[in-house]
Amino acid sequence: METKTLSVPDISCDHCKMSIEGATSVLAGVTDASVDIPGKTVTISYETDAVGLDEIVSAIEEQGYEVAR
Ligand SMILES: [Cu+2]
Repeated sequence: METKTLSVPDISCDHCKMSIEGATSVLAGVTDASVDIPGKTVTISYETDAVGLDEIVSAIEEQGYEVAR
């Protein structure tokens, strides 16, 4: 299990939080997804043998948010 914090500068409100947490928490292997609105970050805990970081980033980007890398 790995925990990573991603920087997503466009996060601004509860809607962002819900869409990003919703899109990432449904991925198989993701055990926890938490958006910090003021910090503009997404903290993800996931099983590295079940899901890759690229897949998680793609799920966020599909919601219309750019992940700073
Ligand atoms: Cu928003």
